[in-house]
Amino acid sequence: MSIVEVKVPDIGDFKEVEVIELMVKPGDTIKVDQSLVTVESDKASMEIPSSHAGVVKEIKIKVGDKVAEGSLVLVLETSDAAAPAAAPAAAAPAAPAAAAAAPAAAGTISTVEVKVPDIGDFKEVEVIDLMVKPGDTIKVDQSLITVESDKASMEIPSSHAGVVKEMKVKVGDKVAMGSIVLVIETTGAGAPAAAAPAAPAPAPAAPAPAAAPAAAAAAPAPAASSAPQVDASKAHASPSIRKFARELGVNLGLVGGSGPKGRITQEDVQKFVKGVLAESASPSAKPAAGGGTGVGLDLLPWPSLDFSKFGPTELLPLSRIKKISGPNLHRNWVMIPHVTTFDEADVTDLEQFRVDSNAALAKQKSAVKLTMLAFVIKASVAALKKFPQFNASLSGDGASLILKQYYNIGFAADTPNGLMVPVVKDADKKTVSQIATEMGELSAQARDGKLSPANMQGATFTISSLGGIGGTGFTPIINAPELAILGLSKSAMKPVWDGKAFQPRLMLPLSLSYDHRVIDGAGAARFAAYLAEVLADLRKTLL
Ligand code: CAO
Repeated sequence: MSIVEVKVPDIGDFKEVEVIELMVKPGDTIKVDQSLVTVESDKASMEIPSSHAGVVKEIKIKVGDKVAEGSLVLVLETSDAAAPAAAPAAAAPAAPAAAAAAPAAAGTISTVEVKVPDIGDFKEVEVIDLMVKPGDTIKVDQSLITVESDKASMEIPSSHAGVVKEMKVKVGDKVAMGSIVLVIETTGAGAPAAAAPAAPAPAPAAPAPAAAPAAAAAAPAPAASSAPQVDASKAHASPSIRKFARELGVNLGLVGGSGPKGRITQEDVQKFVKGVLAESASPSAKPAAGGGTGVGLDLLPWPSLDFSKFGPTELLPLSRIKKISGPNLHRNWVMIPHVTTFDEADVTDLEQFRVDSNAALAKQKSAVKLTMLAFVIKASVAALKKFPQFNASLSGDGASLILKQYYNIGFAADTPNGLMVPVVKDADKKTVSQIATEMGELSAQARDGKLSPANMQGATFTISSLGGIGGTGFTPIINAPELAILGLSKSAMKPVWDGKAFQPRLMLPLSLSYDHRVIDGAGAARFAAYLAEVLADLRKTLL
């Protein structure tokens, strides 16, 4: 066992580069050449490999530190067998960019081939971005192309100033030191006397491949730490895009890349910023104050992911109804402090009455079908009369309650285009048969997209029934500016204790969501209990 200090090797012309990511932590077992940290300058990002194998004892740098050749990265405990014979070869210092022609004399025009300079140990790197085009006037040291290996991406700067005549590479080409990048036309005045721009730093050099086997005896690597979900340092982007994103305050971990291999382009960052700005300007993201109850939200931007990285995808635009109902539901969800109370109604007798009545109606060749929901609407009206604060809205200043003396009941209808809420007006004045008939007509209009706005306005209370589908309970969202909503789930036969024995009873689950600013839990429980009583025996409404 021995202790080894792993330092930053020769990283070319770079004097001070910033640590943007730590890739190992104390306790990790690492191999020779394993990447330890990522550093970044304004022209390149690169991973610093380990010169030795072993177990990380201590990390000597942190994200944000500036490092240079010789900076101590970490301390390793190596088994003697695991240590490599020699430290890895240092990267060749970057040489000035090569130019095919000598600088032109003042005033004369000449053509210069700008070539890839010494990029260290990189033999073949892929061109991933062209940053200039024919006709562009460029300065000395201006970035011309971005190249990328599996360890680093870097921008190749120009050795000369002038006008781009011809590009000699395209995206996807492989280049190495000496490859011609482009041809520029220089004037003597524009060209530098001695063009020696800093070449991009290569990633530190290759390890000694013959190093002894990785520290097999070392402690097992601890379980992976929980990585943050949006880690900008892992984003696939060139240094100039990282800089661009930093200037705009964009976390690249949230940006989907549309370039080759998911690389993030400048356009991706711009689109992301536009999206965030549009979102923050939309009423759904920052609800306006209303009813004296406005809230200001300061949420993280919505994750922007390129899902096609994980598998095939298809774009399905939201229906017009969903586009309208979504922001309404969102506003109601975030602005109303919802609480949902659950209860059950014994509808054994009611269901029997409904079935018998429907049989009788059928015998009379009547088209009317009495539905459970029509009975629940009638029972709800009785509960709303007994508990008037459920048939109310908050005033605009949030200081008063507007009690309504009419009973208009909305019911959620599932349509092929999304959720709609038609309203049965004056339900207190209608019979169950009339309500059932009207609901049938309104549901058909909703499904055919023929509901008029008047048919969807003026509700004082809403019922959402999923009973025909299934479920044992849910938490419906209040339809503002109403103060409560009733959810119905699927009724089921249950053993119910009658004081002497269990009896099989048909129980209908009730879910009552209410606005807790106005309605107390006790009031909601009383409303639900009374509603259950009425459904168990509708004669209660006569009292
Ligand atoms: N428990 C058990 N069965 C029930 C039931 C309940 N609570 N409510 C209805 N059913 C049964 C009925 O008995 C009927 O069965 P049969 O066909 O065997 O007679 C069947 O379900 C259909 O019921 P129905 O004709 O009475 O229709 P409905 O009143 O249940 O629903 C409507 C009408 C418009 C509400 C419905 O079509 C609908 O759109 N439901 C979905 C509402 C919704 O999406 N809510 C969620 C909003 S939040 O996203």
